[in-house]
Amino acid sequence: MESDLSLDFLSVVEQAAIACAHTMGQGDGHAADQAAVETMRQSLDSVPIDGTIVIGEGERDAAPMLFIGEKVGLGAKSTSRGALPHVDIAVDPLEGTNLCATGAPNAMTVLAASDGGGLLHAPDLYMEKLIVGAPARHAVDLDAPVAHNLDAIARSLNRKVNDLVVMVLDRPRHQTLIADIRAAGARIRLIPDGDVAAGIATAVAGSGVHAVMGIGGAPEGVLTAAAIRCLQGEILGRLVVKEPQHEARCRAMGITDFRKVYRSDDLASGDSLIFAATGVTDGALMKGVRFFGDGVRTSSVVMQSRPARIRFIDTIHIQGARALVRF
Ligand code: VTB
Repeated sequence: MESDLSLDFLSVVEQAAIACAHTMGQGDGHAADQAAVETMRQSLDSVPIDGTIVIGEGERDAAPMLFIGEKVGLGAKSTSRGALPHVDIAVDPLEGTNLCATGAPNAMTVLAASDGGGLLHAPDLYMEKLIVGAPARHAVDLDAPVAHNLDAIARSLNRKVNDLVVMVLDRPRHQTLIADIRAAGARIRLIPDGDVAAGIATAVAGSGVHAVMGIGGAPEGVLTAAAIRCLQGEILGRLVVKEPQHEARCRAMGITDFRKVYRSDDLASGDSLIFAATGVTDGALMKGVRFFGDGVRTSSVVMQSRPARIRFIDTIHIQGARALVRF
């Protein structure tokens, strides 16, 4: 996959963010999501790829667009398909729908792309996750006690356990996890949604986040893995398979080992990966969308694995004759 596709994907996440940002705080998560989905779908059409959605809005019969298996990109329409690269695409058009609907931080539009077969076809189940940055990538173990992992992370960062900040989704299912982290002495930031943004933050020094622990969505785990591969951190994940219907959904995606601990290399195994995200509301790494009459300003991150490049991109989209560009 050509790394210069990264600018095309940047534009896709930027357009989706601009589309849903006007719904911020309107209390209507559905409208916010719909705006992001429709715009992302439309912008993908102009990207020169023969693309296939592998993680999207759901199964073909449940989602009208960006459904799993949907063909996207210029190749989906044109006869030039043979000449275009095969690319697998994972999207979360609006990660943190409720964050956008309430104007809370860390809502963002997200897309990951890989050469064919490079992103796990994850069922929409829960996944246990442990996410850390590069220094701790070899030090953690999903099956180790929380205190052990925190100790390992602290050592790799040259600090004490009580200097660490762990992000955890604020859910009743995390009661024991939260008690264990507290007992070990680490600090906690409970988040209402958005474990992709939290996961990325662990791998960026200076973000003030050192680990993400707990159970979130499996599709979000694959998206996080694409970013984490570019950032050289680590995500360990295991699907939460508790019922026969969960097993059936795994099998439908070709997964038969339900207890497998996935690493970032398994979740996003592609040689060539691109990850792009644009802030919808303000977050740790990106500002939210700002409208100023004749223009819009967006803040994005675009990462690629080969060559490894992380770009923080601040774009002013001029929409009128009198837009004032400010540094
Ligand atoms: C997380 C989080 C998402 O879903 O994966 C979470 O990153 C898990 O699901 O932003 P529950 O809400 O059921 O706990 C989101 O919160 C929403 O997709």
